[in-house]
Amino acid sequence: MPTTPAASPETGPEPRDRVDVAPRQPTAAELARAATQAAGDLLAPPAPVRLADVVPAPERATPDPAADFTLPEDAVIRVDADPDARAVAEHLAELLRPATGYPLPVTDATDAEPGGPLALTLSGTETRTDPARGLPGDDALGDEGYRLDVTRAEVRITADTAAGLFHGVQTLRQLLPAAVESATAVTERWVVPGGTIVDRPRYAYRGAMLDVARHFFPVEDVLRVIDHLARYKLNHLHLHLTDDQGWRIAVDSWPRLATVGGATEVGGGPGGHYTAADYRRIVRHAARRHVTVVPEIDLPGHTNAALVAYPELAPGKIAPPPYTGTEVGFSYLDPADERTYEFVADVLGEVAALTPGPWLHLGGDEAFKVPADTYRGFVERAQALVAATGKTVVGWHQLAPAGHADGRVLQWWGTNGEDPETADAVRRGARLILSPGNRVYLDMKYAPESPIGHDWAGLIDVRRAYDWDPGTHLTGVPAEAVLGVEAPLWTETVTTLAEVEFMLFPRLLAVAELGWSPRSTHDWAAFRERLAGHGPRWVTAGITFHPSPEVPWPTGDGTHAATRIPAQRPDPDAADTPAH
Ligand code: TNX
Repeated sequence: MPTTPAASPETGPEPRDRVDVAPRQPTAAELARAATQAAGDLLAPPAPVRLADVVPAPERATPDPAADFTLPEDAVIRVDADPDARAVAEHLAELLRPATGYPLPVTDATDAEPGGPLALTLSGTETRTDPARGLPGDDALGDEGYRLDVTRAEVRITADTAAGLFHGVQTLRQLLPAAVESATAVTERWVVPGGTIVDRPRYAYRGAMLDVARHFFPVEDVLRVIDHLARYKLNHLHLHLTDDQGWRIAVDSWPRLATVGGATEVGGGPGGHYTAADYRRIVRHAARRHVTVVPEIDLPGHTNAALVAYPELAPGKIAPPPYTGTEVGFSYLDPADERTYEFVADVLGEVAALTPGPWLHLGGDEAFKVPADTYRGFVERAQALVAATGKTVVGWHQLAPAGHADGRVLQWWGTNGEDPETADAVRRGARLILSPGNRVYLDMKYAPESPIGHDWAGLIDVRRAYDWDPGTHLTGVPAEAVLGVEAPLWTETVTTLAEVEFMLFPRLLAVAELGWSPRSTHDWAAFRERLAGHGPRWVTAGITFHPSPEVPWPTGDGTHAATRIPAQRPDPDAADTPAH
């Protein structure tokens, strides 16, 4: 079985059958058991957190060991009278209350009462820049930056925006002992290491993608994934909402998309779809965490589910059978029929209306059966339909040959850094999100024995995901054209939330750091040390993860867990029940 088909930078891999890549999937119970076993070793009392241990690495951290802060039981959170800042303060209180058991009331900073020792302050200086165009001046915190001051008397987070305060809160969370992740009250000295952090992101776009089409994931799972992104200062969740195996978003004007097209998934399960209310819930949860949802309607290929629901859109007008396998590249909307463009306009219009963020992702990948000229014509019309909704086009880099549309962003997923067509589209004005398949495709296996995942783009353990530079990755693309990075998780082999987490953790942190931290902080040896401290946090929070042998996870006896990891991988022969 060829598991590594040749990929061309222009078209991506050839159509291929990926069904047999993962011969047997572990059950969620197996993954959870494996993670728990590994966790046993990680539950050593973690060393005190140091100011520089944060992931992603801050731009500047200046420790002051004489200034450690201890959270008192009667602490009050003081915040400026701004509704968005207030929401961040409430979020901080919700994060800290379960483990501390402290009441942590939130009060208005302008109240006459003397303030408590946790303060969130909007600096009042408007130093924003266009988020898509780079950093503000040297001293400005900008759209997402923050400053954290920890003294013996107080912890103060200052930012120009609520988003900046929110990121500062995530830093504070990481500076507290790992027990802060406990869902129930624990006895602990809640010490925050003293000093100052001044921090802001390298890139405006830092994301992950969840494919809810190959396997459907209920709203609750998506909300939890958003929480995971927010922890590590990722600010975009790309939802791959449609594919051959399922259509996952209700569209009023074409109701059978969801009811018929949504009723299938890989492996023959029941599938599912999000109602408008479900989708709004996802968007709201994300917005509260300063995460922007990027909906993708994959066109003109990857549309078998839509064609099952509406055969009038199919070339030849014949309904194809529902598809539950994992091949790609066989389906497409009839580009010669005007009805197709009415369909595209209706769908994009409804999805845009439900989406507060600026982006609409058109897909565009692997339309292997559509001739190049026809494809280009289709994409140009679809791009114009996106513009008519007021949104900005995002699409896989196969969109490159089509004419430029104002602001358009291409998502590059190739596996070698030479792609003249994409570089040319950049010269014509496109910006790029980098998702190199051989670095940040989170559906790739970690190692040959990984229980789930693909390997067509290679094996990706943590170092491989971390050790590259988005700013110089693609030949002929200037650093300024890079809007950011995104790690896609395709779900042909991923069926449960535990499996999603197993593929995200710990690689998601590598991507978060590439997206946020200045290049000057890039250092594998230091990163793996900082990463190690997060294992106990995930164990406490009940997050399933891959205990990578590349990371020196802490252990009780002071030795590194890594030496014992191989025995802790899920045992494929010890199945309870196969997932399929
Ligand atoms: C390629 S990446 C695809 C997806 C698959 C993925 C599996 C891209 C734009 N298309 O349809 O799910 O490979 O790794």
